[in-house]
Amino acid sequence: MEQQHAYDETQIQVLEGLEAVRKRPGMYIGSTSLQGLHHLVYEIVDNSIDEAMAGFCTEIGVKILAGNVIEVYDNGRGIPIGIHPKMGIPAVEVVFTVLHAGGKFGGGGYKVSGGLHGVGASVVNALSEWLEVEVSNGEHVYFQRYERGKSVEKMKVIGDTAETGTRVRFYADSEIFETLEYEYETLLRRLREQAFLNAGLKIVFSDERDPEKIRSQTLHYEGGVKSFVEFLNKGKEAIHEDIIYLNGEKDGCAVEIAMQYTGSYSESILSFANDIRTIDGGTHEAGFKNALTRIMNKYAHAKNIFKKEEEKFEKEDVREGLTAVVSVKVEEAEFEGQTKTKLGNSEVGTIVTKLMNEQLGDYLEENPRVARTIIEKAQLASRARESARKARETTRKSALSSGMSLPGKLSDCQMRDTDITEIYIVEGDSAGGSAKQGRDRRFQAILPLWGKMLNVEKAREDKVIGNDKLMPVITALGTSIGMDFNIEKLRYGKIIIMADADVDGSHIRTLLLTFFFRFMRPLIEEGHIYLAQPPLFKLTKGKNVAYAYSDEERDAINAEMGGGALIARYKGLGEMNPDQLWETTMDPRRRTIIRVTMEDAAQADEIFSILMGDKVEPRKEFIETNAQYVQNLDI
Ligand code: TTJ
Repeated sequence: MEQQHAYDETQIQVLEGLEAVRKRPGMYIGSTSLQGLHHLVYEIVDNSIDEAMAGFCTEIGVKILAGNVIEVYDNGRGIPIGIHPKMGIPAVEVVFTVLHAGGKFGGGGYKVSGGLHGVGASVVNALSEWLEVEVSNGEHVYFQRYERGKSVEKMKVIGDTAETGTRVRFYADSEIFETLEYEYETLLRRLREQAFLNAGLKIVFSDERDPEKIRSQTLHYEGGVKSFVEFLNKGKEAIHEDIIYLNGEKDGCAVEIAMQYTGSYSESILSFANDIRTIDGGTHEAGFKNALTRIMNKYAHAKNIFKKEEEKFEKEDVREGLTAVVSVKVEEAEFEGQTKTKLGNSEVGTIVTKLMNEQLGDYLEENPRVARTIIEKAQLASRARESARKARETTRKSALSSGMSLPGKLSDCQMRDTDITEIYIVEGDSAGGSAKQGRDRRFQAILPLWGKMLNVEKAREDKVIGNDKLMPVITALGTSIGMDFNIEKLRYGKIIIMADADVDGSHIRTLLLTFFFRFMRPLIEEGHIYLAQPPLFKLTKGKNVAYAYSDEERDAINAEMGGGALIARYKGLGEMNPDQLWETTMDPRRRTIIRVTMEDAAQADEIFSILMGDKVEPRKEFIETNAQYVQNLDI
């Protein structure tokens, strides 16, 4: 066997590093589920985006090739191919084989810390069955291949070129990942977000897995975050035409803010630090929100809009119907929290606040009509808040009071220990009936939901309380909602949404997640919300019965059974008898349930806005782009 490199200490370190990644992949990419798989793509693309942020790359291509191979290329300067002085191998090989080497070759500018965990190309390489890199440096095309993180040949020249850039192809390791089937929509959403955050950058994304139905989109927005707000508000009715745009740079921190108010009652503020979505906010988001409240109050006072001296807007009043994107780029970003999705740099808060004070104040002075519209919206919100408070007080005295009765539709469980108890929120009365009979009544409660539910987008808190579809959920959980929410009162440790795998089911899931996201957010943050996974197929061969949860599993089981099993597709939960429902979907020892993350819920919230918004066009568009998905589920 030919030895590739001198087997010195640095090589041993390299191998140990990569072994660590393969042993505990979750530590580096979060998980080995579909989410982790997608993370591989983001890690690679982030490198090209860094190059774009540094000003050397204008176009990035991302392809899903046949067999779930991913290709990423850019027209940047190309990863350096020169020999690394310490390691004695080409720098590009260091990038792909040495843990934490990514990012050290940057040409200045803002460094994306590399998605969630900041680990880079070597982690992707370690978790790929194979990976190939091609670097064009304006003279030659260099090539190297790796398998499971290790180079299998020396870097070599495979051609000449006048261009520069980097191209990577990789095939994720099936020994590591639960699935290799990328989701077009998920990757599209994230790439689109990146294109919005880097105005002018062109990302060409295509799905070429099936040569018969190649999908492709060019993501290119000259308007940057302004285009982002325009996109987010597509389904809503804007109440002023102009999208307010503020930007500036101070002490190496660049800030961009775009905002527009809509007729909706909900707010949608997305914040980013170095192109990473900060779901948990942080100093930049807090700075923005605080400044907004102060500026609106100052303006209203100065223009004698308040009737009484002590009248003022609360922070929620000035955010009702607001869509905003706050994006900051910081040289030394500090990310906090368990998921590293909260920005910690305190100086950034100060910079954002200052920018808002200077520029939003001026904007309102220069655009009195827009200012008037926004102030009126906040006044309405303020009055609604007052009436919601009164409604809550009255309701609390009656229905929500401590001795309140549980909903009639609820089949409660016997135990009270929230370490064990669970509630299934089930779509439809018939599935509810099966679940009720099939459950273990000691620790499983069932709450059936039916009929058309409230449009959360158009509901203020006072309308949610008292709604006959959502009220049973609120009383069954026991926590109340919004400002009154109290997790101590939670009656079940797990809240499991059980709906069909079809369009209606996905609608109900989206609606419930949006409802939890907006009114009971700590339930998601603390990991109490789950999705049940009912099987899609039942396979019978003689006396053998098995269930499959995907097409692949169906085929695998069918093959295992010796071929020719009788395959029935479940159209809905209602088709399963109580025993089957217990065996496949409810028995803790056999079922699979998926814990809902904040990311999932935020996504549901976004989808919900499109589906439930005032305008018909974007909704139609959404359903059309997702038509394939919808069909798949409908068969
Ligand atoms: C770093 O500074 C010197 C010139 O080249 C810079 C660089 O490394 N640029 C760069 C890296 N552009 N694109 C990449 C890259 C692209 C992919 C698809 C994957 C990886 C790991 C890096």
